Amino acid sequence: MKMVTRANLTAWLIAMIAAGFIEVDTVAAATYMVGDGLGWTVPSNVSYYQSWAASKTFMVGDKLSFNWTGTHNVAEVSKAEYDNCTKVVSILGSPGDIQLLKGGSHYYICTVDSHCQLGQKLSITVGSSTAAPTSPSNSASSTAFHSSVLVPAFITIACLNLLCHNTRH
Ligand SMILES: *[C@@H]1O[C@H](CO)[C@@H](O)[C@H](O)[C@H]1NC(C)=O
Ligand SMILES: *[C@@H]1O[C@H](CO)[C@@H](O)[C@H](O)[C@H]1NC(C)=O
Ligand SMILES: *[C@@H]1O[C@H](CO)[C@@H](O)[C@H](O)[C@H]1NC(C)=O
Ligand SMILES: [Cu+2]
Repeated sequence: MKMVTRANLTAWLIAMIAAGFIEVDTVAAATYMVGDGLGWTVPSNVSYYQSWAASKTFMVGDKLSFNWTGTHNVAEVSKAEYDNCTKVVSILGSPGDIQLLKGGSHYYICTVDSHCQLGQKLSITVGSSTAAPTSPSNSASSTAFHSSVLVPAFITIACLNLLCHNTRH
């Protein structure tokens, strides 16, 4: 009777994992270093950051890391402001990460001098998926659940079944 209960529990856990109700940590949010080795600066041509973004798939929960030395900043702006290189006042004045919290189009510019006109501007499209965490806290709590509860529970049940088999033979 006990044996049946353990086997059922094991089967239930496997079924839950297979059905995707319990996510095994395979999908992790990515951090993209904007411009890779060049960082965030006035590039060699006006399409530099569009070329950089073209090969990437951005998802909700990912982070853009804007890194620079010298005088730059980064502002998230509207499409009109991006097209026009409008000198908005809401800027991030020192290098840092920006997390992509919403799907859709996102626009970033540097408002220093004519840096934006010279190509220090980035537009990306962010995709959302049902598996992607909608906030950092969701991601943190689900990760904690996997590592601290699920895996030890699974291992314990697997070991108990093994012990039962060994004692019976
Ligand atoms: C980014 O910043 C770190 C220091 O915070 C530096 O070591 C690194 O070289 C920078 N990378 C780029 C691409 O600017
Ligand atoms: C701009 O520079 C990038 C990186 O060097 C390059 O891949 C891209 O082809 C360039 N674009 C034009 C229009 O020159
Ligand atoms: C475009 O730029 C000009 C000059 O900086 C500014 O006066 C105007 O308000 C901007 N338009 C938009 C839509 O941002
Ligand atoms: Cu700049």
